[in-house]
Amino acid sequence: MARSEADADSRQEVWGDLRAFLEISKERGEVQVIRDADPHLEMGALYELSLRKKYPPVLLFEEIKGYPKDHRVLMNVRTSRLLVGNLDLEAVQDIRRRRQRGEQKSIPPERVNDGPVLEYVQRDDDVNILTFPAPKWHPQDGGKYIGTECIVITKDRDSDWVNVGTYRTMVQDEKTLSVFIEPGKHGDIIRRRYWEHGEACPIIVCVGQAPVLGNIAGSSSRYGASELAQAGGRLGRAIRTVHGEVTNLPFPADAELVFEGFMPPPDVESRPEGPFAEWTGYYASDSRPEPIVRVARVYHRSDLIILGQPPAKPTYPGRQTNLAGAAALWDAIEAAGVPEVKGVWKLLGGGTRFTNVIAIRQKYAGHAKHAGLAAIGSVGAFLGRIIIVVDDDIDITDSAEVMWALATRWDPKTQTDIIEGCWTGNLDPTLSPEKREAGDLTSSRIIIYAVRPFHWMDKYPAVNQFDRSDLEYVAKKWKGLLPLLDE
Ligand SMILES: Cc1cc2nc3c(=O)[nH]c(=O)nc-3n(C[C@H](O)[C@H](O)[C@H](O)COP(=O)(O)O)c2cc1C
Ligand SMILES: [Mn+2]
Repeated sequence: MARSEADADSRQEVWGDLRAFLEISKERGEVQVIRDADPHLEMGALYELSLRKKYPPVLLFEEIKGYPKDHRVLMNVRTSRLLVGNLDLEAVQDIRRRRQRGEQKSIPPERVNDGPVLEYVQRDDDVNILTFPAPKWHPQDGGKYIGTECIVITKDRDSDWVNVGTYRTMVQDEKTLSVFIEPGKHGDIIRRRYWEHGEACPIIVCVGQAPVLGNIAGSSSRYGASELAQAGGRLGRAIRTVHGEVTNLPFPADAELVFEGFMPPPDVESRPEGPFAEWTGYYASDSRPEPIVRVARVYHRSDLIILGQPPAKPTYPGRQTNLAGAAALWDAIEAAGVPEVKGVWKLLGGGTRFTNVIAIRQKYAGHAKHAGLAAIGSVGAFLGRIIIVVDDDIDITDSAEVMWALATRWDPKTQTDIIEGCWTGNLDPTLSPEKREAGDLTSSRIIIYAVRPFHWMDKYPAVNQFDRSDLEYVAKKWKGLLPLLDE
């Protein structure tokens, strides 16, 4: 069994249970408890400080200023040591294996009648969203965001398909939320079907749930696929769900805090949403009218935990790479029939989506182009501005190696494709005011083939570096004599 597979099995419990995750992380000394922090910008600043570490500590905010003492906010779960393991290609492969297990052995959710989330229920006139901690995370945010690492549940109007996606959620007033869904995301396509019929879209916003759900909701799944069933497949057991009183939509029985309601068509009601500091490193989407959720029910546990994972400038080490995104892209490239893919990575600083690197072992003329075009036409399509294809001797997890490949194997004039009119989103900072106004949410893409040209690969200068095994042999022999080299 591969190292990561064994790890994955032992981590199974924490993927499926947020409170178990917290307990075990505490035992491992990976949790920093912070009391009495101010949700107005102070929590956001503390979070940003934590991102200076490649593996940021899990932050547990207790006794948050101005809120009930037992309402907590938990951060840096998805980037935690416990869930991520090591940030390397093995971790990407590990995610791919689990994705496959989730797809192939998907286990539908199991409906139950009761669960911890039903411990407290606010109904109709009693609904008060403002009693739950919703930080203003960044100085120029347009409001308080309660949903950052949240899951938003909707059901296709004309079939049984239940979709779960992560879309940021802002507090509008004591009974109203707004949800920002980029055009083309499943949640957007689903809500439009209701609106076409003049109906409000039933919707659930859950802001505290098992880590596996956040991971699946936050990365692409097949159109029509059930993220709840995939989560069951990954855990090897069904996600237990209860159903909302007013929408009959399912949500996890062990969820921490859930808002249930309806999203009327935008011409019935919309409200300003944003700006919000995004993963691009900018307040890129400005403020626009967005659809709202009229909340009819709130369900929560005692000592509830809200998950917080606001975006930040992607140059912080703690923003890490996007392992799940790399795994999804890798799957898509292989599904397009590209052989010998040895690694897929999102370059640190590259904004989790914008900069994708693919390592291949070239087997035929045009192989690199096959990989690049497959990437651009797949899940890499959305905001995947830069695709870099390299040979598999390049360590794509190391930005210096990738830059070296660019510097020494890429002829810009002959080894580049630029493709126009590609799918982008509101968050793209390069979109001009005119394009935004016109609804032309597109931009161009570059594919950089930083590979040795296939037809004269054999004549390419040899790489100036000892074999790793030779270096290790010498290092061992001279151990102690070269203390500065020992780690
Ligand atoms: C922490 C986090 C926050 C996200 N916020 C948003 C968001 O506000 N709006 C959006 O459209 N996508 C957002 N995404 C990306 C979507 O969750 C992702 O594209 C997912 O595939 C959407 O689900 P769907 O494919 O079922 O639509 C976010 C992802 C993560 C991990
Ligand atoms: Mn989906």
